[in-house]
Amino acid sequence: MPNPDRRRLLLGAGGLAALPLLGSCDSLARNEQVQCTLATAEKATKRSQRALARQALAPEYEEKDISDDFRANGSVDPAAAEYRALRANNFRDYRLIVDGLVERPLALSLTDLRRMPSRTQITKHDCVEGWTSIGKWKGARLSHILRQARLRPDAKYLVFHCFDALSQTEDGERYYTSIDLVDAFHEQTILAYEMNDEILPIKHGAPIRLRLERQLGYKMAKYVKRIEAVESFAHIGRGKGGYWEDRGYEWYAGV
Ligand SMILES: Nc1nc2c(c(=O)[nH]1)N[C@H]1C(S)=C(S)[C@@H](COP(=O)(O)O)O[C@H]1N2
Ligand SMILES: [Mo]
Repeated sequence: MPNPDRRRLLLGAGGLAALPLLGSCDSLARNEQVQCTLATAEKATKRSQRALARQALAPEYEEKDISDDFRANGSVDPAAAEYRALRANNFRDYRLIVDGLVERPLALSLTDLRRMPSRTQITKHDCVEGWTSIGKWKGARLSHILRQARLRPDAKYLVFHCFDALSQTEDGERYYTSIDLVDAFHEQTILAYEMNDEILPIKHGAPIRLRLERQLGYKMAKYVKRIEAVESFAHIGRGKGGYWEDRGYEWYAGV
């Protein structure tokens, strides 16, 4: 069960988004106009500083720090028939679909993904429920895949659609989440196919799971089936950008 304090904290942070935005400076008297323009410029600077800060790397660790028993959480064994069929054949027929607002939709096999420029990183996974584990991940750089697919100018987010449904009772809504392009092109954002020098285990998201090291665990989609580039995610699921986001968790879950 989610840690209630952590959960309240996350929900509380949403209040920030409700702060009133500065309106236009045009309708004000001259002196006020200058003040207003200055304030607006300051806001823009803060915004670009924030964007730069978000490119910073999450801490990386050493081999000796790797957890003996990395926890598995959420889905650990997807029941979907299409997933089971792919798994039965060792994911030879798996194709990662990259589509939506791209010039060149892709269907990538595991062999394709393994041939791409990769990154290996030892990082700390931080779950909203209050536990952490350190693991080593190797995967294809998402930036490389996006350059191949060529995002259209109207693409603002990537939605990760997964094979699994967390519960069979809630109409079996499939797991999904979304990220913006700052995170999509972040140095440490990879589609992992290896964990701790071995093929990614089923319980940790085989054949492919997202690693996105500046955010909480629930943003790191396991069992990724499709990456869809969109302008808005309002029409997907219940409109909040992810399975847990639809249930009240923050869309941006920085750690
Ligand atoms: N497809 C899918 N991705 C998922 C989940 C899930 O249930 N299904 N759980 C999330 C949560 S809450 C966490 S903490 C991590 C757990 O990853 P792990 O099992 O490798 O520890 O996966 C995230 N990604
Ligand atoms: Mo989590």
